[in-house]
Amino acid sequence: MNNETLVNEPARVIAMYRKMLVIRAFEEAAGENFFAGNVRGSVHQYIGEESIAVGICENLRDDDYLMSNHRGHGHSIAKGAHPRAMMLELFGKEGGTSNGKGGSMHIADFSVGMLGANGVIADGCTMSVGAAQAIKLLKQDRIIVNFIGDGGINRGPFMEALNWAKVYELPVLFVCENNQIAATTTTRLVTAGEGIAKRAESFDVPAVTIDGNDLFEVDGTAARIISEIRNGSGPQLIQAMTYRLRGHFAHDDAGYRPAGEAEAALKNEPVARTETWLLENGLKQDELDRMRAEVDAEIAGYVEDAKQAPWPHPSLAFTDVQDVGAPNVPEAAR
Ligand SMILES: Cc1ncc(C[n+]2csc(CCOP(=O)(O)OP(=O)(O)O)c2C)c(N)n1
Repeated sequence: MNNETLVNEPARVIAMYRKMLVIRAFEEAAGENFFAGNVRGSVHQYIGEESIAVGICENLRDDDYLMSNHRGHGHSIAKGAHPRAMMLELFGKEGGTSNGKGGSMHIADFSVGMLGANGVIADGCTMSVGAAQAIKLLKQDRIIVNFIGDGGINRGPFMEALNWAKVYELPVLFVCENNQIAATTTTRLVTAGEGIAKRAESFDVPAVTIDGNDLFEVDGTAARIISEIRNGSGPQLIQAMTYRLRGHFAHDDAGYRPAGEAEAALKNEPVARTETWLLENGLKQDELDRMRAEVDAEIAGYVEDAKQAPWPHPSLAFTDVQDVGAPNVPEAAR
């Protein structure tokens, strides 16, 4: 980690740390409310990977775009989606980011460039390239970041997206969050060749591999590469090595993991690492405790709001959705 950073930009580091805390608290609350029966469907927690979303998105402009995947809460918060609206969305309530119609895996907030989460592995890659093509056709200086898991790199859309992005030199940054496991499968056992970065390089897409749990390394790498893409470098890829501290989804106890692996990984997790760094660089423990308590109270408030919020009115069932000719819509729902 870079010791100059806090000295030069203390407010920035503290803001990034706070955002990581918001993501962590949001994910804990999402899991608790899944088990309480308040959140339906799957909840894929981002716990242990927060530094990647925060370090990348800190270097984006509000009008840049982001395309997420199934593990998208952290990406969305980091890009600026409001955690209150997101919590309402998880609860399926009116006032959610999609008025309760999308749920955990379909958070979208166009007002902050968050084009959507997506449950279909790797399909975000081709959609990102579509958005990047639009940026280029409109001669804008935006970029798009596409988050993809290591499991996604073995699906066709990833290869198609790399190819198309390179052929047209599109302003897209692929960020592969390599937590080394895809659901219950160890990714390296099902991946031919030398891995993710090499696969990108075979399309002439420059790729770097970094420690994704090091907030400062993510931030510094993102600053450099995002600026290069904005200045016309064409597509690039960052492989951020990390570890998912929880199961694949909230109701997975990750019993397939070797005993002690997750406990050992706690030493390397990004919130604790950043905390250690802040303490070593002048912040006091009680300042960190106060920040954490504030964030926990903020998220607990959003959970209460989500519990109290009304369900979307049935008359809204067919608004804001693609019209594929819904059959026999009851008169009452029109
Ligand atoms: C096309 C497709 N195949 C399979 C699945 C089922 N599935 C959901 S998540 C997942 C693993 C994804 O792993 P990875 O991309 O590494 O992301 P991570 O969950 O580790 O963040 C799979 C196989 C799916 N959603 N879509």
